[in-house]
Amino acid sequence: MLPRYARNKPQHRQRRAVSKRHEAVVIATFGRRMNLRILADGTTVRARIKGRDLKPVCGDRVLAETIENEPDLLIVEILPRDNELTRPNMRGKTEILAANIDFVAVACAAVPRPDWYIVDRYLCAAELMRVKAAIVFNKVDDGSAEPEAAEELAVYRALDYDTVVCSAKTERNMDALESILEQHVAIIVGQSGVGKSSLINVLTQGEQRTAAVSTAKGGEGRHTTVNSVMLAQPRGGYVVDSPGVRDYAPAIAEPAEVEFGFREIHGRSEHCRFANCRHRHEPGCAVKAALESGDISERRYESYKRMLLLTEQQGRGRY
Ligand SMILES: Nc1nc2c(ncn2[C@@H]2O[C@H](COP(=O)(O)OP(=O)(O)OP(=O)(O)O)[C@@H](O)[C@H]2O)c(=O)[nH]1
Ligand SMILES: [Mg+2]
Ligand SMILES: [Zn+2]
Repeated sequence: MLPRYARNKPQHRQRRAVSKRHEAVVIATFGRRMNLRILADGTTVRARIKGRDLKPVCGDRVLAETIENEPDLLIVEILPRDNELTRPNMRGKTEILAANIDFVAVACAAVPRPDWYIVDRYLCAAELMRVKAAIVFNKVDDGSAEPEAAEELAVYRALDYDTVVCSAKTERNMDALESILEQHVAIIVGQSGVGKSSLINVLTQGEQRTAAVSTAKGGEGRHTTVNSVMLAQPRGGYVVDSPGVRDYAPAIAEPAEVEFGFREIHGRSEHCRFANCRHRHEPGCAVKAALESGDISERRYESYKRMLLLTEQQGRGRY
């Protein structure tokens, strides 16, 4: 209730037009500029962000307001996230790459040479986000994946991850990828140059920019996709193209959480003698026993140990 003097005062006509609020999804980011899909009508609009503290990412559901005399909307609020795909940045802070994703497709290929530890760390991120994940081995234009890759893919299949061996170029097996991803809000992640944008081009019949794998100085390769974008899948759902990486690890708060990222390790930990077993040198460790009997892959175990060490170092601010 307004005080009496205020109630009696004649109302000034508002000079500013009443701004209209929309609920929207962030579908592309270009620094502090974003494209949004308005939920009510599906249209795409451009937006900027109110204040420095608000940091929306691709996949975020936001509230955005119209601004007088401006075609762009103003993002004023980020709605609660279901999950976040994270990584620690150079300064040891957590960087959020995308939000509200329900499927992580980890892409790799014969070229650039697969780093299976990176694949494992993306799968680890997916497990911690509690979303489905699959491994996509691209650039198999004809024939089948070479023996080394086939062996690694078999390890993932044994862990119940879907694997798709396909080619964006010849469109071999692309229908298999389409059926795995349809109806999901999926993100395709992986090393730079494995063909994420090319795969998304086929999936969406779209226009994602792709480029040759460059062998620039230091062999670091060129990162073609600089921004994350979310595109509609023809059979329903969305797919996010993300910039490729040279390395990746999720930001994990507690070392004890790391085992949740490795399903075969977490699956055995309840049989360890100690509840807080980290599965390194502890006596009565069921994970070590499974490793010795060959039921857990050496490489996956090594992957777990590296991720554990990294998390311990991050905790001490040494990352
Ligand atoms: N032979 C062959 N080449 C492919 C295939 N898919 C992609 N490429 C090539 O691989 C190169 C990199 O493809 P992109 O789709 O740009 O790779 P990306 O993963 O999006 O790369 P970043 O955006 O840098 O992370 C391009 O030269 C593509 O033409 C494929 O199925 N077969
Ligand atoms: Mg790309
Ligand atoms: Zn153990």
